[in-house]
Amino acid sequence: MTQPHQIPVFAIVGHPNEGKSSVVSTLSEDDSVPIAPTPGTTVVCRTYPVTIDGEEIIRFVDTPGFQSPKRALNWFKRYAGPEQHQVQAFIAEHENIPEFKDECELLTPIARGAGIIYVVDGSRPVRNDDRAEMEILRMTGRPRMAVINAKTAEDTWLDPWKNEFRKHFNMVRVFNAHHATYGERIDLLTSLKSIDQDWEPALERVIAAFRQDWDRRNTRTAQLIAEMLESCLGYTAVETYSRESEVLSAKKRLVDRYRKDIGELEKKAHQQIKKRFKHNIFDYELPPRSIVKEDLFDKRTWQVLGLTSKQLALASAIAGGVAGGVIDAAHAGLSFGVFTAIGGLVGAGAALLGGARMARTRVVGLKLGGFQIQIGPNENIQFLYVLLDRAFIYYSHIINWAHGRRGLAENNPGPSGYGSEKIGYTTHWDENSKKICRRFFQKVRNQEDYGEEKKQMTGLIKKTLEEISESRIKQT
Ligand SMILES: Nc1nc2c(ncn2[C@@H]2O[C@H](COP(=O)(O)OP(=O)(O)OP(=O)(O)O)[C@@H](O)[C@H]2O)c(=O)[nH]1
Ligand SMILES: [Mg+2]
Repeated sequence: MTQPHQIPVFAIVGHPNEGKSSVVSTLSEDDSVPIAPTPGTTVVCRTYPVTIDGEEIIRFVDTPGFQSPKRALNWFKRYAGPEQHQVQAFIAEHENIPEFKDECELLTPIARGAGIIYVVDGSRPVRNDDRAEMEILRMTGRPRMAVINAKTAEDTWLDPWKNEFRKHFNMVRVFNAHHATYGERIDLLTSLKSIDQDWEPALERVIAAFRQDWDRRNTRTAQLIAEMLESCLGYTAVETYSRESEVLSAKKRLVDRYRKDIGELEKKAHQQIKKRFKHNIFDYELPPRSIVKEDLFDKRTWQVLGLTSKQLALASAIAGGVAGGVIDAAHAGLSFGVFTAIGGLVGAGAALLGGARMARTRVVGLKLGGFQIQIGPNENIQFLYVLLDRAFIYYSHIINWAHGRRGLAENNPGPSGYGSEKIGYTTHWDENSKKICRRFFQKVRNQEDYGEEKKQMTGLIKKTLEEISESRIKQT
């Protein structure tokens, strides 16, 4: 019996290669769990604790698959000793017999009091081996739940599985190790509560801790995004050259540097978000046609993210981001606006970034000879919205990337292409949210004190992150 404040322990058991380790990895958000397509990958039990604030709150034990379930069941059926010692007696009698090595190993955590999560691939038919495994688990008398982790979309066998499960388990759930979201993990933990009343209070605490931890991750992610915006929007770079004829090559160098540096700032923020959500080992592979895969300054990126021309014309006119408050509607959102004057004008012109027109360039002559041009801070408010949308889309991928899925999800090639429709989140923001963006943008650009604006911006970002994680919609 579990005592109050005792850590709940669940052993994940089943047939070889059914996805046990994948379920453990997804439930514990641990991407170090070994997963492989060959049966027999897991040979010894390993415990994966979930730690929040340095405190262990729940443990999942990964186990090897059953090896000789029918023969093991025969022993269980013949056993005539005290029921509470049955599992222990099986282990004691078989621990040196190679044929039952895996049974002894997987039954050890159960003999020590772990609850059972039995994993099956529900896209294949039920076999006699499975029936024997379920019967053994029932005979252990431990609280148990069956989890259907369907590896393919084949659903013919789901009902036969559910019928079998009813005979042997206190609870059945569909839980996919590759696609489970945060919400689905919480749902699974919630249903574990009902398999044994003794675990209810402990699991309540686990669920509360999970929720609190998720909220903290969102808070930190919102801060990371706000900080990234701050660095990208305020970014300036200067290039010096000696002859006026070098202006074009100097501009090109500057634009290249600008793209590279901003790209790195954005990437760094995305990596930090990934870490927040405990993806430490593997690189996330965005779907092939994801917009976040495009270059930040690609024309397509600016066509489908950020505000519409109409929304932007209004936002820019109010922000005074474009000279005289006039915006060329044809280029709205595509004018990257990063060149800024520094001092007296000796040369002017327009430069291109990603094939799109940019704001005017100004060049200064230096007293000691030579010239300087400066790029940034960016004068186009669309830059802020595009960065935000990319961060939100990236976030939606990361939070829905189950730890048990190591590569790109099958059947998920991403959208087949984009039209000119806006697909980001910010285009749906209300006027008040846009006002927060405008103020933040202006203050960062003018390098004024923007503590209050940043706070509001961070709050707005967090609210959107919460909406994304609650919507359970998977963005591609
Ligand atoms: N498509 C798909 N593949 C899955 C899913 N779950 C597991 N797999 C794959 O199935 C294979 C076996 O997964 P594991 O998690 O290692 O299975 P296991 O039950 O721990 O296997 P053993 O340790 O060998 O008993 C791996 O190639 C997984 O990527 C799933 O939900 N969908
Ligand atoms: Mg395994």
